[in-house]
Amino acid sequence: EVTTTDLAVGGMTCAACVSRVEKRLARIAGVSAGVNLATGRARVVHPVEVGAAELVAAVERAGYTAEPVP
Ligand code: 9UX
Repeated sequence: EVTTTDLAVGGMTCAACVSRVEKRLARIAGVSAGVNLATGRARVVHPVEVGAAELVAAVERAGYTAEPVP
């Protein structure tokens, strides 16, 4: 079972930042992500077993901030 989580990502200023965040999230098994630089949002499709905290941690490890958008 998969679900979708939107994250507000801080610190992205260029297209390479977008790629970094997308790739970092995609390293988690079963996860795919699309990042919108203009809105600063990441839409993440992920297994329900992968919690929002894990997604946030992955983005932070890439050097950006993240928080789930309700
Ligand atoms: Mo280019 Mo985005 O150095 O941090 S990857 S601004």
